[in-house]
Amino acid sequence: MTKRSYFTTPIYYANGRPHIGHAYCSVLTDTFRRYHALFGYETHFLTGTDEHGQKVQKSAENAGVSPAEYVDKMSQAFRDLLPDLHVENDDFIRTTEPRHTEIVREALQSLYDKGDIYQNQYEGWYSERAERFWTEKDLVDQKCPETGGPVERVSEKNYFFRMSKYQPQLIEHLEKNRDWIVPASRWQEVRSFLENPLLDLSISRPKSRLSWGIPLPFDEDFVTYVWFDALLNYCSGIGLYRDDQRFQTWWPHANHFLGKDILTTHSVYWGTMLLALDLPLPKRLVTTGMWLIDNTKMSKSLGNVVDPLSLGDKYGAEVLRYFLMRDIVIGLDASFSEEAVVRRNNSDLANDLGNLLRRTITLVERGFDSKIPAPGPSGDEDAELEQLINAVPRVVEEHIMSHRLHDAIEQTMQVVRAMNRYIDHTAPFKVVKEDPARAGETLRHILEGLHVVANLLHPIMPEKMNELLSNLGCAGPVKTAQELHYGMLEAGTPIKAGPPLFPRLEFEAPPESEAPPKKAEKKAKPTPKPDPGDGMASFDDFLKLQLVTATIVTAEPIEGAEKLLKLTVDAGEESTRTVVAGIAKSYAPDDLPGTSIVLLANLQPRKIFGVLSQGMVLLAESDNRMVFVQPAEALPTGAKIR
Ligand code: ME8
Repeated sequence: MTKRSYFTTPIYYANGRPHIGHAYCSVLTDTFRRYHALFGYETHFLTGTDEHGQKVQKSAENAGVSPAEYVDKMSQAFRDLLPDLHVENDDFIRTTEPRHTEIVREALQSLYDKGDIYQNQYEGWYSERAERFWTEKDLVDQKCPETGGPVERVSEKNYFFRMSKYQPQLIEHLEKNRDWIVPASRWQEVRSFLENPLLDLSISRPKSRLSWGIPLPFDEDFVTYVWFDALLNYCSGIGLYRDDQRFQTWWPHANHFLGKDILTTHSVYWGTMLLALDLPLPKRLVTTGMWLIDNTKMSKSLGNVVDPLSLGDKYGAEVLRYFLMRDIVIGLDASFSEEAVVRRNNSDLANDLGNLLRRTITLVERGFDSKIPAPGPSGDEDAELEQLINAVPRVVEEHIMSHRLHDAIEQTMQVVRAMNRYIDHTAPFKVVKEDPARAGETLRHILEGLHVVANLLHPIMPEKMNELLSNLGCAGPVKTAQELHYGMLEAGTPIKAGPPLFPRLEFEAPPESEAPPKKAEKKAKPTPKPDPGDGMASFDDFLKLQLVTATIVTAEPIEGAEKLLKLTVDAGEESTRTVVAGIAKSYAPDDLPGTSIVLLANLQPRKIFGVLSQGMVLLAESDNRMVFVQPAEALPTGAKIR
């Protein structure tokens, strides 16, 4: 029977350019797709862009163009990134394409016809950023629990999907399929979430509030909630309602790769939607962790977004792919830094693999006329290596099928390290003088090992491994790992040294002004000594300071001032004040409205970057982060601090 796997990435929001997190998920999915192909599966790989909804409408407004123009440009940026990262997708879907919008409308109509969508007046807390409603008890400090952003009380007519009706079936599916969600801890998380009763899901947005969406087929005054629209791409992209044969070929084998940030939508919303549509659930949800920058979430407002294109240009797409696959465990978070990319290249690729290849080929060139030497009788040490080389394809397959990519890579690299020990120990460079045949046998072992390793790393670094294979005189990788074993090379085949496969890289630290000061290098600050003279503030001095509690009302960046934000604050007075604060590197403007602060209210006003600042926000500084000083309990604004 044909083994098949259908792979998907999340369809990325077309409200900004792709960053390293998007690149990671696309490369990861591509890597799994390639491994499955190597292990004999027929594969199909779909990715694309999520183009409707409020976020996109807003970004287009900010850019001063129509949403359609905006998404055309952004979608293209996501599409262009794929070949740059050597990602080979079979299809790229845009949710604005008729092949998708028509299917969404048909699915909605069928749910409406069977009574699974109904109309109701809805009142709740709406988060514009999360594009969804929350109940009172969901809110955290009166803010959106998902984004931490503001929420507003909204009452409106809406259409609801009977999500609650399908809760028992979804729980049953989870119970019967403990490997439905990978890793297991995420399965547990969803199972716990379903301990509480599900509410029905609002799946419409009034056109008066949001026009950029797919109109509901049964009420054109509304557009479809962006998640209900987006999730269906996984089915519309393979022919749901249009090409049954194609749909049946791929849908039973669906592997959705996604970040942990969108697991609820994929397990609960998507799961119940499919149950209602009488469609099988996807085979697996592979949930990844996040790349953090200096242990902080990447965000545009913090200015720490990493651009995968420039990194690919700087270090090479395949080095970047190897790093992204090697330095994170699926499901866990990891820290991204360029220094780590360079370190990983130099240790695994330049030192362990690249040097081994170069040494071996140089010896074959010098001692064996650049031809693969003949095999010979194996001693214990040779047999041990041979065994390791023969076993590794099966070991890697097992790890990949269990989504343990880091273990698969580690096991492959262990063979490389074993070969390095073997060449040092058997010393063909010395032996060649007295016993060329024995030196040839040793080198042959290593060439066989390199051949297997190159095939097993091919899904991660296809072009580099093609180069390596061509150095070994092979036309390309094996068709399937089934045929991959020790002894595939033919004696006498000419081999050739190419340019170094993985040159060592140097890490260039960013210029001092951009780099955060290293802890050890920080200049020791003189400890303030009690000085009865000018350095001391008298009690009267302190009494002069009017410190009051206040609340931030709005926050926005100041053009040309990277570190500053312009705040309007409510200090319990008749009107709000404008205050400039040096917090742009520590806080995102959208997260600030509603935050309690302490304000020095009688500081002489002064102009900072053209903005008149009427006071100063009290901040504590630690490890380069500025943190608000706040009252321990919620107080009304304007409370005096003494
Ligand atoms: O959520 N580290 O799109 P999105 C690792 N349109 N992966 C990251 C990451 C990071 N720092 N940041 C993002 C959406 N990702 C919806 C999806 S699907 C029907 C609709 C990856 O552009 C991760 O896989 O916000 C995450 O789930 C995905 O990008 C979200 O992309």
